Amino acid sequence: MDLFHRRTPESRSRTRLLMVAGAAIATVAATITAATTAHAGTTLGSAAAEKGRYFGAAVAANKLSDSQYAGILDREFNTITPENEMKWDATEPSQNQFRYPGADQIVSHAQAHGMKVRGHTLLWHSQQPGWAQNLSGSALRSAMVNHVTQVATHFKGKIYAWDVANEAFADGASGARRDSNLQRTGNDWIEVAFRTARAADPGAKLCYNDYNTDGINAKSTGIYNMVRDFKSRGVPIDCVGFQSHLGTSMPGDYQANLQRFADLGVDVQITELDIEQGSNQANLYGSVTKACLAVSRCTGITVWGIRDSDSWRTGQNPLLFDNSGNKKAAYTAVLNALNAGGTTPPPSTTAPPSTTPPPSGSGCTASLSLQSWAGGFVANVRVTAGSTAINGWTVRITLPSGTVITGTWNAQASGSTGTVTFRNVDYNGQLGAGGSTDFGFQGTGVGPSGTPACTVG
Ligand code: G2I
Repeated sequence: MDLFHRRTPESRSRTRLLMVAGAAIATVAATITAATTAHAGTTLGSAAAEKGRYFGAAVAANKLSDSQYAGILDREFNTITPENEMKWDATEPSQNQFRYPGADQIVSHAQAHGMKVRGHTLLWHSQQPGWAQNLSGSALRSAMVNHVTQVATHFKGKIYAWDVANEAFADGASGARRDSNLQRTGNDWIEVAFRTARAADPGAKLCYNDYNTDGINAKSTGIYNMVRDFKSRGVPIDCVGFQSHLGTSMPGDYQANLQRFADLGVDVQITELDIEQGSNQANLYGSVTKACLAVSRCTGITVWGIRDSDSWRTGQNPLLFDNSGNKKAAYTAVLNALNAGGTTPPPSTTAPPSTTPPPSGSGCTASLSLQSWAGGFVANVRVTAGSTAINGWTVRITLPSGTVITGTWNAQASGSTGTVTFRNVDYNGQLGAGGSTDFGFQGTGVGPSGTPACTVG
């Protein structure tokens, strides 16, 4: 991935020195925290549990015999994601011949230690066995359905949440699906996969999982629209995973992005967290943890490996433990964030939508709900048709002076300052009598207030 910068040997050795110093400070800080906070958890898993969340790690089966690795895993984490062992190439290397040596080993380890398992992943364009890569059309569609059925049935009752579909959206500005052999079987492949997984294991939460979705951008908005559509049509989706493979910064609207998905009625989870080593690593780890705690439907965080030497991001030292298994400053930042504040999950920070006037008379009405922080906001607008069906709507909102809209979804905005007109897009203009649809926008400055004006057409 070109996301991550290459590091020089000199900067790596500087980093190692800093890490030794950081680890020493980390140990002292952890001790002070443990001694002074009434209900402070002393491990990632116990501290997260105090907040009603889990804290997990991606695990490789062949490392479970490494006592340092297994020791940290069993002490600190209460959820496991198999890093590779449940992927299609591992579980069905020849068509219809299933094998689960590594996956079963990891699930047994989790069960023996009272940990939950996140299943990763039923369907992905990558890591497919050769025979599946060579299939297309209805042959691939039925092989896909068989794969989901067999694997989800094998682990039935043992999986907390499945990544049913992984990385199915394209990067960049399109907000569209990624081209793949699965996508070419028909746009409905994802919903077919979710319905199939639900039928095989009704007890597992079913998630969609992707990367480069860590702020409000075209890709995350494409996924947002899919989830919204699934919820409106009863496709069984329960959660969205945000991989969060971060560089040396994170999007300022990270929390707002989690919140807008949670507001659709799904859980959100940080599923593959790792952050490039740099002066800001510990801060960023703390910020991601705080963002999850601030969103009541953010149910847990998984880091993508245990020690830096276990990471797929060779040389970037992106994890919470160093190569020798020592806690890093990033570890302490996460633990402190988990231990800060009260012991119950905070309520959602989104204000409930103001009361929508009843659909009396024709025309349409609009209501606004706002999530604000110093310097920015995310607005959600619900458009509701009156007593007759409508075909097209326009909502007019006046922004406070100095406020600038930086992104809009599910509507077309006429501008970014002053009085802005939002028109429906092609898929949400038709509303039945009393029917409603939501659109949203984010911006810098102070968010708008009051009841927006809605007109038909
Ligand atoms: O690429 C990072 C992650 C992005 N999101 C989906 C995740 O499933 C993905 O994980 C990585 C694993 O961390 C790597 O360990 O996925 C890679 C590709 O599946 C994994 O790498 C593979 C190597 O490419 C193979 O050569 C190797 O045989 O790991 C395999 C098992 O060690």
